[in-house]
Amino acid sequence: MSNAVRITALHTRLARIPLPRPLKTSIHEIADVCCLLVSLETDAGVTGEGYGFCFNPQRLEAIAQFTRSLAPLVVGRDPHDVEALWSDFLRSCNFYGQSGVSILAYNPIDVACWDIVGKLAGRPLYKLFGAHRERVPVYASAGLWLSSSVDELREEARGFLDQGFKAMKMRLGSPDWRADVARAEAVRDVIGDQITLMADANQGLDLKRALQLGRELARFDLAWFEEPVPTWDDDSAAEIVRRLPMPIASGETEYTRYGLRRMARERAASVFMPDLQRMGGYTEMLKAVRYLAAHDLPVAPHIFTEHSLHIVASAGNATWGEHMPWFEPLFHERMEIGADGCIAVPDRPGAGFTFDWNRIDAYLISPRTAGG
Ligand code: SMN
Ligand code: MG
Repeated sequence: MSNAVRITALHTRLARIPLPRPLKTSIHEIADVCCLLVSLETDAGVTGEGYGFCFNPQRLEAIAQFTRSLAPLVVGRDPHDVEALWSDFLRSCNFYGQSGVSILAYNPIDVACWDIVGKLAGRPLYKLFGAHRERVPVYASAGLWLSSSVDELREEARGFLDQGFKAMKMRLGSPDWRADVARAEAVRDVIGDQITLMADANQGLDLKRALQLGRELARFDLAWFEEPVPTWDDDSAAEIVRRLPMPIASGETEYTRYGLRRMARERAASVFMPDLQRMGGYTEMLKAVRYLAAHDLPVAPHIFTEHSLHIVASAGNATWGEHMPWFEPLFHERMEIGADGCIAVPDRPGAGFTFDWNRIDAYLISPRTAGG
């Protein structure tokens, strides 16, 4: 095609953003997020941006090395050819597997390609994906951690209400299930019965504990009970889906449409939570979400709030966006929670969130790496 656009360079930068306060889940202790920022330059004068993250700077460097190794596959290509690029990437990483570091490494490239596609079209991504809604209902997720005391849970829940949230997620998976019940009771007490509440055990329980806790949680009217057991334990998860009354959410640590497809076939969840970076970017995320739509299964994308807005806004089977503001320092633009507890999807072209290099400068942990 004569008007083809070409990617001319792939740049990576690494940044480490401290969290306001270190936090704990049943399996994590997190003090900061380590981000891989990818920019793709084109001969059309438009730059695309994408990012991924992990919790360890040395492992981030390993992911970034893998991303740089993909530059020869990407440079010289048309960013519109996301499907061809995805196939070529999958073939080229067959030796390393279709999950883990290879997918994490490719994700920001695919997101940056879509960002270019949107910018060139002058349209926000959800309009290109096929728009379903303009406002995305979100639940507050940056709080109510297992590291908060019961008094802090009450205070944080009040804080979320003050910010306009109509839904929020708490973390569970305490060593003693009675402590979890007391925590849920405290949060429900503060928010009343009109606010939506989710609970996430972060894969920290086994079948017996999950069933016991789940039965106790039934009285708190949870929108979902998330990741009660490890993600590989489909048999236990399916039993939990069958035996507990509330929806069971899972999928954030699964890779590509194939991970989500396996969970759906095994009936290991009733709400599916694909994560943009573990899908490997928008191209594969759309396939996962539409596979689930073909089975009338609900989707609530995992974090990546800014970028996942376009997914929730373009999928009739998507229910909630997860509001996790950890990555706000990366971007010029901000997300505003409206009086309806929703975020308006930006009408800016592409992803609609652009790297604020002046601000990011303070967080950089490596110099800019040019040319792959
Ligand atoms: C979560 C997200 C990011 C890091 C740790 C835990 C959590 C969620 O599982 O669903 O938000
Ligand atoms: Mg979770």
